[in-house]
Amino acid sequence: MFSNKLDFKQDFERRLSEKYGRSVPDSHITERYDILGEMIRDYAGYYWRNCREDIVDNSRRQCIYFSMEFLIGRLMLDNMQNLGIYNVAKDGLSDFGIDIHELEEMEPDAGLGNGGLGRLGACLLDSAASLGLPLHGNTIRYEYGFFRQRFVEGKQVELPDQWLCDGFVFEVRKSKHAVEVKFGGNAETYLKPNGDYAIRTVNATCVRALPYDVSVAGYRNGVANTLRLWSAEPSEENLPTDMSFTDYLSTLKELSFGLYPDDSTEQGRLLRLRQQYFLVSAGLQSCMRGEARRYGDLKQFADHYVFQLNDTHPILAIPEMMRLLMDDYGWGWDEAWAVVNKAIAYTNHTVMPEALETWPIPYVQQVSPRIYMIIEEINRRFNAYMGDKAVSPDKRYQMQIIKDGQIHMTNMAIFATFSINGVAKLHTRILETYTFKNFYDLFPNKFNNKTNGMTHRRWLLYSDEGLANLITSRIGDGWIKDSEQLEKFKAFADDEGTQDAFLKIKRDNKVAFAKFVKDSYALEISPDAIFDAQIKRLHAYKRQLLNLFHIMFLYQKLKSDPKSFTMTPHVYIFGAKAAPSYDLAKRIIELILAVANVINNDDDASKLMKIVFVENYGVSLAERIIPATDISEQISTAGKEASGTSNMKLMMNGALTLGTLDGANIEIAERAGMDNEIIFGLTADQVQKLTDGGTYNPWNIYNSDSRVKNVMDSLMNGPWALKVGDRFHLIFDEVMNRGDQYFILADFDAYCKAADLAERLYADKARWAHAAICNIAMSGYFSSDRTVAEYNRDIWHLTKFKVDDE
Ligand code: NBG
Repeated sequence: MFSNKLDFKQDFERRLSEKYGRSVPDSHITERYDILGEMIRDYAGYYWRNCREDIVDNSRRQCIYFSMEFLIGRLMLDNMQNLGIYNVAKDGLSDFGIDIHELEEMEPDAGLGNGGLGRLGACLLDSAASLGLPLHGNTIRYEYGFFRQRFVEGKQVELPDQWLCDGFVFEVRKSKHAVEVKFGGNAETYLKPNGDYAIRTVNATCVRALPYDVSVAGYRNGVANTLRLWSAEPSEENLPTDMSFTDYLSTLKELSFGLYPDDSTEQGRLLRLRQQYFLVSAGLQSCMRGEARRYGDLKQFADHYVFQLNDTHPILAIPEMMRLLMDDYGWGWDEAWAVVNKAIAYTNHTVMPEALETWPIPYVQQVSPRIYMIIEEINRRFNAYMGDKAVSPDKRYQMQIIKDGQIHMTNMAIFATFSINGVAKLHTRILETYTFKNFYDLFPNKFNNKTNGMTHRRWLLYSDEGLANLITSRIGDGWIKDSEQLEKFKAFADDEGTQDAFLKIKRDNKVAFAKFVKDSYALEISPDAIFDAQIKRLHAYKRQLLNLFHIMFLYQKLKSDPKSFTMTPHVYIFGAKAAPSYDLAKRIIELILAVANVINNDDDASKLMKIVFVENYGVSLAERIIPATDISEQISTAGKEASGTSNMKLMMNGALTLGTLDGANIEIAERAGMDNEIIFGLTADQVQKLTDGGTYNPWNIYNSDSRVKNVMDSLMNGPWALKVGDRFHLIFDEVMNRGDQYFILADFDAYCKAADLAERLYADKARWAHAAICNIAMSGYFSSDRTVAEYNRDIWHLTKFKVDDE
């Protein structure tokens, strides 16, 4: 472990020559990157050991965060910063003539997630470690992460994300912690020597689940937790006799092959279910084995562990925990159920019905007949419970865990777990009063809200250095460990010097992003334009189309009267991946690219507007875009976006929200002040009424608002449509002939007015800077430190490590 520059340099030199047989000048950049990575990993290793010992010595309770996704992004910079070794490493390398930024740029983004849900997991890990709480992530070590997006001939093309091709320097393979996961087979009754009946699974196909551990260092507090990545390998002892080794290999390789690239559609569903079972079975078995080894039995299991299920994907943890306790540890149903009830909590991340998972019974039977038996029994007991509570037959039907040939995973989770939380106030209210209303009536005390957050260290301190320094110069650096101290910055909202400094920093960030855009896409954008960004997954409810229709309208207006048209120059930034099987979303990407092509190449329009659609949007790109953004587009149909988290990151970097009253936008506006955001559109209640009433008809708007008619018609006859035939019919039909499910046209006028207001505000620099500073100052609440502290207070009840931060 190095403590100063000299030690660092010696260690670096020694490792390079030991591992690669090279002197520093003679080494390749990939070797330098690898050695620096190993040094960081090993540095955190000491903290790992201290924390592990602290857990054992104090029988400390731990939380296991089960998530099919952790969108961790790059680790090198954040780890060095959290460990407090960044400057030593930077100066040491610089003495060798090595620029540390070049090494940082070598790191591939670990894209083990789709979007907000996976990124949230990564932020919670950072915050838990920084708060000194023992929380560990468990996920799958996908060989291929979320697909790499390319635009080819105006369309999205998906390429494999080979993030592991040069190895992953931050992981440590832990073969001794491997466990066996059993798929299929038959459940068989047998008589135990003491005369009791028990059930065991025979003839199963066994897969060896092998963990790779990645340390998660807290911010300068001597703490390192673990992100455990489970990989599937052949069993050593139990090879199947009924299939060839090659077949066996290919079925098991699938398990940790790729991330399910879709959070809304039904493809590859059986594999997905097997992956889910693989993850929770491996994770639970390893905790139980450790507990039994340490304490001799599992009597205190629920005191020592709490499991948080990140969305519906890991819900099989419930029957699997029952199975393990009963079949492997010999417990009875009631005792096992009491542990499940005490040890498992569930977070819901969406109300979109297609993402509330249900599984056909035969799928679950195929993955594990024994698990299906247990689910049936849970359902039977749930029905008995509802009978006792005199629940009406109608409601009972709605709440069934098994019905219509499907297993309803959320229904099982709500019955079995002790805590169900939504991820923003509005979202939780919708869960309680609508989505899970019957359950809420039955179990009101289980429901609670935990508004999402993001780590302000990655998303401000490290990615927006200029702004972070400005804040520290005004209020000191206490905000780094205590994000709510950012509120002190509000006192500077009307301070001219601070306003000017903020505007200058924002401009510098825009210059840097403009350079990136020029280098990457050969497109010139002006840092004096408004940078207006919508960066998130492509989904109909997020309404990238609303943003785009407005741009199309502006273009049409300009072309119809170029002389009198004025607007503040705008750069519209889009970043979005569409699920490969989601046709509408892919078509929307094509439309954005087609409109961009027209506008960016039009002499009149391109002076005032540019569209930048960044390819392959992900964590590292977000880190470039967010500091450079003025306007944060958060325009989902109210009631549909559970929370959103890019809204929080943009707020913290001084962007104003142009948004609907949806998800966490509401809490953002409440905190920063309605006057400091640009809020528009239907509310969730209004949307619900329109939906329930069945009276909404987009044709009425089409027929009464010529702007809307012109935009919609241009999907077939506009300059963006001409070259591609009738490709955008699909979009026209979706909006006009399928009822405009997401109320794009209903909100169009309000959106146009809001966009006008944004321009007017922007024209008044002092007013704008005031609003931006209020946003930054009030964003501390949205640090995931606060989120984790609330989970811990209400759900996890972990105590802090006592370790040296030396
Ligand atoms: C997403 C929601 C977002 C939310 C993140 C994190 C899923 C299933 N849900 O609104 O759409 O911010 O979860 O909670 O990906």
